[in-house]
Amino acid sequence: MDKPLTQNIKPDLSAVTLDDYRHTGGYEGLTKALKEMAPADVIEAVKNSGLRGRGGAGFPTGVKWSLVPQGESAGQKYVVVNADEMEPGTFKDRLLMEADPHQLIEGIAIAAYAVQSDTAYIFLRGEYHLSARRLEQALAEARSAGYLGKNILGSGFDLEIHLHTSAGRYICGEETALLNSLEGKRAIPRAKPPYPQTSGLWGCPTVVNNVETLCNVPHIIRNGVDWYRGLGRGEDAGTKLFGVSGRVKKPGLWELPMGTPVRVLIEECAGGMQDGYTLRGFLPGGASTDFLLPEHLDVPMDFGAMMKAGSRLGTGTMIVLDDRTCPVQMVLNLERFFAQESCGWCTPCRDGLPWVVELLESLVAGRGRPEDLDLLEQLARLMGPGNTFCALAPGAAEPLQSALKHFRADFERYLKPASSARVA
Ligand code: L3W
Repeated sequence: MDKPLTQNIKPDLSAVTLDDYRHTGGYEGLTKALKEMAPADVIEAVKNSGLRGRGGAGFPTGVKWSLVPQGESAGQKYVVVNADEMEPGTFKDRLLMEADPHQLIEGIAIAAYAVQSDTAYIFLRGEYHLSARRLEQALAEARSAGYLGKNILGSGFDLEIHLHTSAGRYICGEETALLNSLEGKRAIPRAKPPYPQTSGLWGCPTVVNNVETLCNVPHIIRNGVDWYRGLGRGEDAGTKLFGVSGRVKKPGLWELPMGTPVRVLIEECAGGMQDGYTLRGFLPGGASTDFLLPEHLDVPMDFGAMMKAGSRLGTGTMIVLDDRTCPVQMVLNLERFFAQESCGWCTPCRDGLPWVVELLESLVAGRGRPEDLDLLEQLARLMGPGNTFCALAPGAAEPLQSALKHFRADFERYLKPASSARVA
């Protein structure tokens, strides 16, 4: 974070040790919070920093913390880390946990102090075995060094962090399904409101934050609000991890200032398209965002700018579509994933997604009817925001409806004799 510009974070990094972490200012943020700041000051600082959630939705983190009831009468409170990273194309939290687990632990401890919680859970994707091992080891080190447990750094503040590994469902990344799962119940989303900040884990006030969001917090407290705000190049503050997958020369993950244009990420960081391939479009933030086009390469990677361009920043990890990949088959692949991962709780998602898959499968098999394209559009609308219990189906509708808009000719080609269909 101190040298955030254009660092490629390599997947083969060994974990930063506690000593290394402390040498670079690690745990200074926690020490400052506990010794120099009241919990309300920490919340105010995070609010003023402009930090927005890095899990996909961009909700202001300090505002979220400020909604947690304060005072003795609030009773038991929890901090829960959403480490159930499973969005297709997204691999940012894994690298943070594998490479720098103490940064996350420090962020959790500061968040817990801010909302006055003595118990935190890390809800970790089941397949992230290396993250689990490194977190367990770092948690043990942090306990031995007095950064966790009773009376942390002599402040009177107590905190225990528990690591919980998920059984492996995408829906567990939705915060209320995650809480149900943590309680040992079926992982279905809860109706909101109430939001977890007032009624979360076992009905208690609970802050649920993404891994990357919490990793920003120690730096904000240690270096100050102005420093953090100054890192952003556009409307949003700070830096963010941005990733690229697809047929680029160097797929990977980079920490860049918020507001960096997409072009810098794809052409400079990722080295541009592989020889013989041309960029046709990209999903800016994991699979559940709308396709953008080459004409959007100069859009700044900010929450607002991405929205204005017709998509969302989402997780900030882009999936690139090239001219030799069929967008229809790409979307079919994604919709199969979402259909499989639907929890089945609400009708538009449970019935709509398999219907979309069926229509796309029959289209690519050469059995599509011209009216199927309108039907797909209608289904995408029916699965949209406001019609479902959570964001899974609306997210699944985004690549579908934007592909139908931008790449309609590719869909129509499948309605013609099989010989002219595009093949992935
Ligand atoms: C209090 C209000 N709190 C919202 C809080 C809420 C939550 C946060 C975001 O979906 C997105 C989704 C995916 N009072 C509040 C409030 N909050 N209004 O703010 O809430 P929300 O509802 O906007 O989004 P969400 O349901 O958390 C997350 C998108 O992210 N996404 C997927 C990411 C998935 C992963 C993964 O791998 N597991 O990262 C990518 O784009 O589609 O739109 O905390 O409590 N009035």
